[in-house]
Amino acid sequence: MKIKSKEIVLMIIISLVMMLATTTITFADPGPITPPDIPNENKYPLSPHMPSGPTYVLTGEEHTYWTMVEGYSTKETGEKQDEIYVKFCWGSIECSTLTWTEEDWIGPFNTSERIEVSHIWSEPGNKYICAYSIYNPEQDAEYLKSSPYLEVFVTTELVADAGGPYEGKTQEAIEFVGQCSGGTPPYSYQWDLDNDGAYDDHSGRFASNIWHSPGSYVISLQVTDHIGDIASSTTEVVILKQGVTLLKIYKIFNEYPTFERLLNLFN
Ligand SMILES: [Ca+2]
Repeated sequence: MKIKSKEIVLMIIISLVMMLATTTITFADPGPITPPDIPNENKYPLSPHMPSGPTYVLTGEEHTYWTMVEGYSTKETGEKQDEIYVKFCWGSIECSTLTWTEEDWIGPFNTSERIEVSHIWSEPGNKYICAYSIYNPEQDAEYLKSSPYLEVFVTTELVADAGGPYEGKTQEAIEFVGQCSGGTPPYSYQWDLDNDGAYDDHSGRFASNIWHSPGSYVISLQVTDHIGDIASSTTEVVILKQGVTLLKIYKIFNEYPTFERLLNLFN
């Protein structure tokens, strides 16, 4: 007689059920439950987030930076702790210049609370902001945690200088040199040489132009820095007829000529 595979499986299941019914199953006593060890790093506060805020600022301006300590950790006693004190460091060398003082701590703050502090830099340069967290400001410094640092570029206000006043003669190229200070490099230079208010006549620090009629002209330079700050500077260009020099005019008037006298001379 041929036994079908379904019948074989059924016989095996029935045998197993009968074996379990006649067997006494015992479980091992787990004993008292041991609480998990607190990892050593959790005996200290969590590190604050990297401070957030503007990274291109001017000297003398007040700016706000903020951080938070997310989640909670556990005190050395094993007790849950969610109030934290924070200190900001406004360093110039990657926060290694932190001077340890108990007085600068602010708080207490709750976890995940936005912690804001404002600051004014008086000197330009690359600055580094760190935030430190600690449970008790009277604790020793070894119990603090620090955030990654935020690099901030502090500059003075952007100032453009078109140079001049310039002088030259008709039909010859007059060369101009622009410069600037402060702001955030790199810079772009745009010139308005026809005084129509549009800085569309030349790009770059060095420019030149030719006038065909004597007179007094106004030219302007506009400087744009890396973060889009704009500064402008205006200067004068005195164009004389060929053969006429300011020295000759000086001799005529026996003093440096005024703008009105120059116009009279040209007319
Ligand atoms: Ca123009």
